[in-house]
Amino acid sequence: MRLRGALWGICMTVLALGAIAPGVAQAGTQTVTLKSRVFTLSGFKTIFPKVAVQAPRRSGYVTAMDAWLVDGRGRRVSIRTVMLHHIVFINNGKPGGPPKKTSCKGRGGEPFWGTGEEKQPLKLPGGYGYAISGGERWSMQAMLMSHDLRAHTVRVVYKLRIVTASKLKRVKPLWLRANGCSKHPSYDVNGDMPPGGVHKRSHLWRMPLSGRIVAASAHLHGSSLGLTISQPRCEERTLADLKALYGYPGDIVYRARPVLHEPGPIATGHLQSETGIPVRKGEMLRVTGNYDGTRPHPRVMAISHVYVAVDRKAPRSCAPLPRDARIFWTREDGRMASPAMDLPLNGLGSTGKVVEIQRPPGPLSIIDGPVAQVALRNERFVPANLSVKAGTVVRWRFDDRDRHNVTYAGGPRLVASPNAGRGYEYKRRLEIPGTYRLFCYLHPITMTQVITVRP
Ligand SMILES: [Cu+2]
Repeated sequence: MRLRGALWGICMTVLALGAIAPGVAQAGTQTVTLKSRVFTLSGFKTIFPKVAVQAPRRSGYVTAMDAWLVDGRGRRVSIRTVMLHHIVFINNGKPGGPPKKTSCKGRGGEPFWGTGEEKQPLKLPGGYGYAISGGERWSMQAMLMSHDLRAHTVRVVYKLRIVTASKLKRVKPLWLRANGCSKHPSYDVNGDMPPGGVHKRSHLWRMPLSGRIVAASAHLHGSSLGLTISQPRCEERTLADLKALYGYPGDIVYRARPVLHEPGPIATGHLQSETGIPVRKGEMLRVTGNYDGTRPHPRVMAISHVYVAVDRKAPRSCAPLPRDARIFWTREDGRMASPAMDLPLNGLGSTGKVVEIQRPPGPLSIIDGPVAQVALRNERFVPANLSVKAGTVVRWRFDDRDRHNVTYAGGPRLVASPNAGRGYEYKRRLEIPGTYRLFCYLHPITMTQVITVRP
């Protein structure tokens, strides 16, 4: 692993988290393996299932958890076929019981663990656990992306280690996002900063309880420089510095096709401390997502799962951080810098294989006026090849009943619409000359567009 100066001195230890020791259960510890329902993905489809999942039928403390995709025969699915881009498990509590809440006002259900391309399992230090009781209702939210033209059926397998015999110290999972409680978990980086520019997005979270942070993990996207949790009350000191590790050039994340988004980190730093970092109820913690600010990056995320052991007597002082607070990694075979990359546009070749294309088929439409109209119709951008003058307002009109989006693959500035159906219009003034390469990530093979902006 190539470490940069900022990381020197931090203990880098690989934690064998993949092994939620099967068969070697200690007395009073059980390993429970459960499956979601089946999801069907047609070729290159991206789906966002939000479904109920089975909760373990027992009470105890979850001390470790992991999840992955399997095919119809129970074999693990490679990201060449379908990628588990992210997944979050939510505890909705018992029917009629006290409501479980997120860190965001007005939202029900407690997200207690999540992961993504970084494949970071839940792992709490010894003696701590997430309390569950039989009869709870659980659900999951995920994003699955097919990298194959053929249809596939997959299920999520999730495995938990549950301590049932002894009483552990209870942790409260907090779900903190650099973009706060906005409706969408992701946000856009416009990419107009000078060389070396770092785009910072921060949110202040009020701690709902006193206790000790015993673990924290991060979900980040490609081009992230990491996520920090800092404490304004103690001169804004950094409590957790969770960086991203990227695959080497030959890594499968750069070889899977079609590339539907900037490949994400293959691992993210995971903080653990058995002593715990004290925090007080009502104090603010700042979560900051750091991204490369020199190139556009659509729909990035900076989310931290923070586990706070409940402790009303957690000290108020700003004493030095506990010496056992360390960053763990599940992998070391990577680099700390995210490669700058443009996404390729894709099309279907004559043999039915996905091929990289320079521009979509069809004639070039040259517009000289101040406004250019584009229709998203019958799963196409019309016109797909467009030339406009700098300063032109481009209006994308969504005509299909199916939802589409306008997503950035390359170009001088960000272009990024939400997913939307018929009747929606997205507009953007393109002021910087250059070539803008766009696609719909829900229909990445048929919906591509190249816009040349003339000076
Ligand atoms: Cu589409």
